[in-house]
Amino acid sequence: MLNDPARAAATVYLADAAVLGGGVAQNVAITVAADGHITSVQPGAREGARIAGLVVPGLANVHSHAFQRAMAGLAERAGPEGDNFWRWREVMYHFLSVLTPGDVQAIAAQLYVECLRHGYTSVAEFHYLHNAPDGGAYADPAEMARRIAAAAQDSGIGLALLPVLYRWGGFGGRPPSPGQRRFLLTPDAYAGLVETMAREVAVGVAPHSLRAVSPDDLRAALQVAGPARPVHIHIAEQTTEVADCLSWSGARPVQWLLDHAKVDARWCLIHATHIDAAERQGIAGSGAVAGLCQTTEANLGDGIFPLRPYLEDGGRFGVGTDSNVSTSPIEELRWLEYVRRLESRARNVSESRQGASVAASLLHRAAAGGAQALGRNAGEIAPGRLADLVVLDPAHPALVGRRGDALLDAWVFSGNSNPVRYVMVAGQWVIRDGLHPHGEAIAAAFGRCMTRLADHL
Ligand code: NGQ
Ligand code: ZN
Repeated sequence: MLNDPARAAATVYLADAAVLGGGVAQNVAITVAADGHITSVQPGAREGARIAGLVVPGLANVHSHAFQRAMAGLAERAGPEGDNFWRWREVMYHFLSVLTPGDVQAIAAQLYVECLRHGYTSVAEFHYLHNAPDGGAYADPAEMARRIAAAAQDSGIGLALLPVLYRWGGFGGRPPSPGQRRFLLTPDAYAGLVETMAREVAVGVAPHSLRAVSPDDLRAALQVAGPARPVHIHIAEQTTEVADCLSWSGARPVQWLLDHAKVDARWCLIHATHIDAAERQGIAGSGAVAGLCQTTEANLGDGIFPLRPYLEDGGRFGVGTDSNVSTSPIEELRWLEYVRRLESRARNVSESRQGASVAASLLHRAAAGGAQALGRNAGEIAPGRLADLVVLDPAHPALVGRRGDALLDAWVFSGNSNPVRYVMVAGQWVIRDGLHPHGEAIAAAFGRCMTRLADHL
């Protein structure tokens, strides 16, 4: 499996086991066409290039701010009484003020390699660092966006680039703060950036939040989205944001959005933490994906998304690394479940069918919801889908002796050593035997960047 043929023809792989819609199947032939799509999936097969392990669908990371990876751990000093999200945001603004385009590329490449090594196969990069530190435009207005694209290209991760429209400092057109000047674009410049990048990579649009765009700006962004591009927005992450939205509009943020935009399956609502029952049912009924970023939400003290009732309403979700304090989809899924066990003092709360595997349920839902949110034709091992595949080592101590869905329960719930051995993105192997082919060079560039940043902060 290490030596792909010249990719002129389809390749038939023979996986010892694979996670299909109906559960874990044995001896699965997976045919991958030269264009990276799966063309057939046959359990109980005998021929093919052997994949020694359990093949699971790769996960889409629905929400990343890549540059924040380099400040992981830098905002964990006790602040004044009532230390909170907004103070963290000031630390983050200070941090990003020193980042060069080269820094952002080095950080993103390292992040994406780490994400791949843990089982993410694609990423939606919610990209708002557009301008130079003084707020002026770079000579090439797409300079920063191209750095993200280059990092994704070097790592091999599937990218959905989400250029962000950011205009205001708060609801009702509050002026932006100096810390926000790297983010600001006019709607025209924004449309230009999206169209430029759309010629190079898959793009979606991202009005940052109802705090940072006015209703007119939101309309402008949706115009750029057209009928097909994904639309991502931060929403209702903090209770202060809900209160501010109520006093601005009389409605809670998610309700306002549902009332003023045609939220549908192209949308991904990031966080949506603070929602009432009507908002919860509104998101679920719209077909949109809730972009849950559990480790960041915990780190920032956001609050708890009502996952169980949302799933009972038929709601869809994906997982995101957001501030990148964690780069493991397993940690996201595990803590999605654990937080609600702590909250409800019950067990196995995100799956209600008796006997069903919690990990399998979370994985299937996050894979499907994540692919939907990125507009990526992936998220399951099935004909017609892109071959975004993750191979687990069943002999790894975390998994050895487990069978069927118990392998997935062991992966999600039994510790932090990583059994991911191989990763394929759109038909190309990008992680082999746990390693990335450019991992050392990417880590060295990241190390130089981190050392330089340490001198500046
Ligand atoms: C962001 N991150 O844009 O990076 C935000 C913080 C904001 C999260 N919300 C800034 N996790 O929301 O204003
Ligand atoms: Zn975010």
